[in-house]
Amino acid sequence: MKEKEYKVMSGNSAIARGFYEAGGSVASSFPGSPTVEIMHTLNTGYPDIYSEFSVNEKVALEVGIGASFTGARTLVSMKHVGMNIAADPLMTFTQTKINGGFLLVSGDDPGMLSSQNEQDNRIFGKFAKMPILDPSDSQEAKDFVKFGLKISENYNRPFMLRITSRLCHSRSKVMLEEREDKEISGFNGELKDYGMLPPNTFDKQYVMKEQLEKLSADAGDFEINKYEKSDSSDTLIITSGIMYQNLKELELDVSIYKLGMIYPLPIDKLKEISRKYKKVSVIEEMMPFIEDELKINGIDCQGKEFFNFTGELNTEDIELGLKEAGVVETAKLKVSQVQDDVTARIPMFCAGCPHRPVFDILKKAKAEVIGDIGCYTMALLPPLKVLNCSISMGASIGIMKGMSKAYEKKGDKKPLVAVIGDGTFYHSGMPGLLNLLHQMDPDYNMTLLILDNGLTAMTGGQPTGSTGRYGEKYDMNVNIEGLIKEIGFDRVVSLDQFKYKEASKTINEELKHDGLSIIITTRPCALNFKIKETPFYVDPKVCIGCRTCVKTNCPPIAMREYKGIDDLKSFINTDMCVGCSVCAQVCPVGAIKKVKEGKDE
Ligand SMILES: Cc1ncc(C[n+]2csc(CCOP(=O)(O)OP(=O)(O)O)c2C)c(N)n1
Ligand code: SF4
Ligand code: SF4
Ligand code: SF4
Repeated sequence: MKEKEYKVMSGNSAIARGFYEAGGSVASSFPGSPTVEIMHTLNTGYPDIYSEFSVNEKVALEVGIGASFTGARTLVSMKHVGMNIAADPLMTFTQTKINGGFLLVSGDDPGMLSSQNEQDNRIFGKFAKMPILDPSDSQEAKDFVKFGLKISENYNRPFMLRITSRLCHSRSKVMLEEREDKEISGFNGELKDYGMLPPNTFDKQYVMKEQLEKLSADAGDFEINKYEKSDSSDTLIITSGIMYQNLKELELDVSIYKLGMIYPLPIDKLKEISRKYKKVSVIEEMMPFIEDELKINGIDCQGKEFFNFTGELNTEDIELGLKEAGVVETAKLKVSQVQDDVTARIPMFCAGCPHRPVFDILKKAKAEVIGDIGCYTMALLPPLKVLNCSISMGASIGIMKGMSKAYEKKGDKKPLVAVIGDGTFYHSGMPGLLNLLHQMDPDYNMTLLILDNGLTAMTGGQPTGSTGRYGEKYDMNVNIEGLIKEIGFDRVVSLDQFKYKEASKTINEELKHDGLSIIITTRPCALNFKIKETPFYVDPKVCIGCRTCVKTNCPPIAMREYKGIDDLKSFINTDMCVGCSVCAQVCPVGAIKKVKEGKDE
C-alpha cells in the first residue's frame, strides 16, 4: 500500500486542495481578505481546474451557477462583504436544483482584521436557506470541501463553507489524497427546476423547507458532527469551527458537541443529548447564531451573556467566559494585552506609490474627498487625512451625487470630489457613473478621479475587469478614458501624476470647473509591478530643511542630522527609493537629485 502523504497547509490552501481532490472543475472568486489565497492557489497550482478572479462577486457567483447547472463540481469564494454583492443571484439560486456539487466559501472576519465591517454570514446562509459547514482546522477544511460537494449533490442544494480569518491563515497538517474523476453531465434540466418564475418559485418554498428538515434529521448521523462525552461532567459545551480548537486547548473535563454543520442543526439529537446535562453552554464568535437556533427549538442554553458579541474569541477569552458562566472555577490564563512600549504603525503607501502625489495635490488644494475601497483608503489616515468618508466598494460616486443633490436643496454650490480605483470602478463603480450621466446638473461642480494603477493592489495584485488572464502577462487593457467618453461624458482627461506640476495644474483647474470632470491617473502600482528606477538622494548643502518633500509621506524620506551641518536636513534611504521623482519635483531648491547625477549620501 502506498504510504500516506502529509503536508502542512493553510486553511485556504487546504480548501483549494480539497476542491482538486473532489474532482472540482470550475472555480471563481473576487479577491478579498481572508479568502484570496484560495483562488490564487487554484490558479497557480492546479491547471486541471478552470479558475478565475471575476469582475465582482455577483459575476463570480453567476459563473459558478452556470458551471454547476452544467454538471461541474464548482467552488465560488469571496470575502464576507462579497456576499452582499452576490446576494441577488444567491437568493434565487438557492431555490433551484443544482447539478454539479456547489460550494460557496464565505470568509468572515471577526474583529475586522482587514475589513470595513464585521458581518456574520451564518445569518446570510440561513437567510438564503443554504446549509452551512464550519471547519476547525486545515484537515477539516479540505475534508469539508469534499464532503460539501458530495452532500450538495445528494440533497440537490448549494452549500456554504463558512470560514474565518484565523482558519484561512493558520496552518496545520493535512493528508493528501488522489483526485476523484468526476464527469460533467451537461445541462439538461427541466424548466420547473431552473426557470424561477411563479408558480415554480412557490413550489420551491416547500421543497427548500422539506430539504432543510430532512438535513436536520439526518445531521445527527453525520460524522462531521461529533459528540465527545465526559462521564464526570454535568456541562455540555456546543461549539464549532476554530472555537472548538481554542476550547480544546483548555483541556477541560466537559462534554463537547462539535458541530461540523451549523445550519440546519441536528436538533433532535441535540435535544436528546442536552437533556442529560445540568448546563448547556454555547461558544461561538460574533452573533449568537447557534444559541438562537437552540433556543428557538426549545433547548435551554447560555452563551453570549458570557462572551463578547464582537471580535475574535481566543483561548483566554473562552476561559474567562466559562468562569463567569460557572463552568470553571478559576481562570488561569492571562489575557494578553498589547505592550505599552510597542510603537503603533499607521498603514502607509509604499515607496513610489502612484496614489501619493494625487493625494498630495488634493491636500494642498484643501479638497475634502469622498473615498472608496482600495490602497487609496489609507488617505483617510494621518498625516494625509484627505478623505472624509469611505463606505463600501463603488459607493463613492453615488455618495458624491447624493451630496450634490442635498447641497443643491440647501442652496449651496459646494464643489465635490470623489476618488475610486480601477478595480473598484469595474467592480461596482460603473453603475454609479452611469447614474450621474442621466441626471447630472452642469451647474454643480463634481470631480471624479479614477486611480488606474493597473490592478487590484490592496488584495495582492489580482487582475481588474480590464487586465485579462491571471498568472499570464497582463494581456488586455480596457481604455477607461475611451470607455467613459463613449458613454457620453465629454470632460475626461488622462494624466501622468508623476509629472507633478502638470498633474497639479490639471487637477486644480478641474476642481474649479463647474459640471462634472473626470480625471484618470495612469501610473501603475509600484509594488506589484516591481518598479525600481534609479533612486534619488538629498544634497544636504542645498537643502533648506523646508520639509516639503517629507510631507509627501514617502517612506524613504526623513529629516536627519548631517555631520558638520547644524540644522536638520532631509535624507532619502536610497535602498528603499524606487525613483518616482515626485519628491525631487516638489523640492523648491533642487536639493533632490538622481543618484547617478551626483554623490550618494
Ligand atoms: C465587496 C468587497 N469585495 C472585496 C473587497 C476587498 N477589497 C478591498 S480593497 C480591494 C481592491 C480595490 O482595488 P482598486 O480599487 O483597484 O484599488 P487599489 O488597491 O489598486 O489601489 C478589494 C478587492 C471589499 N472590501 N469589498
Ligand atoms: S500596493 Fe501599489 S497601490 Fe498599494 S500602496 Fe503599494 S504601490 Fe500603492
Ligand atoms: S523618488 Fe522620492 S518620492 Fe519617489 S520613491 Fe524615491 S524617495 Fe519616494
Ligand atoms: S523639499 Fe528640498 S529643501 Fe525642502 S526639505 Fe526636502 S530636500 Fe530639503
